[in-house]
Amino acid sequence: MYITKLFIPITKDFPSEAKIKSHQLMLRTGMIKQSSAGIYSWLPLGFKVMKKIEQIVREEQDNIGAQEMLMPTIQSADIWKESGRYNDYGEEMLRIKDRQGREMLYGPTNEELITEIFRTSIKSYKLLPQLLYHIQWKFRDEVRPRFGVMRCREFYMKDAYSFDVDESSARNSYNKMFYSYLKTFERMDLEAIPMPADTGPIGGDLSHEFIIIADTGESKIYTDKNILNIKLKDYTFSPESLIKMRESFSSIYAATDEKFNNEDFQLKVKKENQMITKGIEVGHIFYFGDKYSKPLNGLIDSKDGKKVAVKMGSYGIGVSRLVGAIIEAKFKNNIMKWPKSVSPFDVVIIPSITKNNKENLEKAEKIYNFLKKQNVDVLLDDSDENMSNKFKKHDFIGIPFQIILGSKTQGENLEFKEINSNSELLTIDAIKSKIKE
Ligand code: 5CA
Repeated sequence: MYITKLFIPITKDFPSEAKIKSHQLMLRTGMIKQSSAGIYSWLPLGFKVMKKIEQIVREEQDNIGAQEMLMPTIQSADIWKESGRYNDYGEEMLRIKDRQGREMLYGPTNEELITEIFRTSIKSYKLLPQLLYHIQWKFRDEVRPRFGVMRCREFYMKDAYSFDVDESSARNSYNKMFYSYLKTFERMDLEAIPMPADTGPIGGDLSHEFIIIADTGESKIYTDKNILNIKLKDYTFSPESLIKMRESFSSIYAATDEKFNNEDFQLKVKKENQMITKGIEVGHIFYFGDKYSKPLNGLIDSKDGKKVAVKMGSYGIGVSRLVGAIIEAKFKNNIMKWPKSVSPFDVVIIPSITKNNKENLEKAEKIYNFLKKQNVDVLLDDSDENMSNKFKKHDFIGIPFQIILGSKTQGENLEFKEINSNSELLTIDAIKSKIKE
């Protein structure tokens, strides 16, 4: 893509409504545009990043055997009345009437709808366990939507649901999801800490939030820094190993504000290991047994012929929130550097172009075509701005690799730079290998 053709409305103004860096950066680089309070349009640059995040989430769900499906955004109020949550959910739920006067709503989550699908389709333990997920827009009429995509009203979420015949099998599904979440965030180059959590309006007695460390996070966290030393590669995917992985996490103190107890913290964590910081919740998982299957009659025939309520869990990842959360975690000293796996482009070519000298532009186009053929997603900054402005702009756009065609480039040896490192002179083949590494 040529930058002059890209719909990327960069603004130099500082948006006054944006209080945190991700919100500022997303507005300034034209990733999103607010359409009304807490509701955004995703412009090409922002949409590209979100799609990459979505694809990683999808692949890691598929890897644990979850099956993708798609449920609608608009739901009937009837099933919510059956579960008892129609009233409990309160004003956060956007309620709608259709032309026949039927009560509908814009789904804030999907426990009811998935249980309704399950109960009419699966009747026997023989077809269990099942893990289903979808990636769909949600609406919650938050009292105070703020921080851009971090706490908005319309947001994009991956929600998965597990169905098992008994509690021990259900806990294994929970552990698989736990593992998959750590893998998902690792692929985005994020350190996500699983924290025991309250279950709120979803319900149940077992729940974890996955929190990434960032100063601007809404959750305060208290933990032992050794929690960061638990490595996923030390565990396999067997049920026993997954239990061990969970035990390693539970053996280390970790609490958010809601669950924090100072006496416990002082007792269990050595002074030098105490980590008190802030973080952003990017995922939340729940095990709630038969909370929905009982009222909604999600019954199955068990092995010994009895009708039992299926045991369920639900598992959410804030796909759109992650775009902002990654910026919060990675934007430092006024420089953004996207993790390679989610960067809007793999590399940007920045040629120095003057009115009388288009030589660098021609050279840039040749490199651009070569890289395109190698399936590298390249951005070419063909604008006629001076180099200093171009560099400033790319510090914000945050593409991790740059090929700079200016005074340093000599013949076949091109100036190549990874953001936040020194540049080096490399041939185009060496550059290609670096990008694809
Ligand atoms: N039904 C469960 C699991 S599927 C559920 O809805 N959980 S949740 O309420 O915790 O939401 C899941 C994830 O969605 C959160 O971890 C967060 O990353 C994201 N999320 C929740 N509310 C918002 C919001 N207002 N704006 C942006 N992202 C949100």
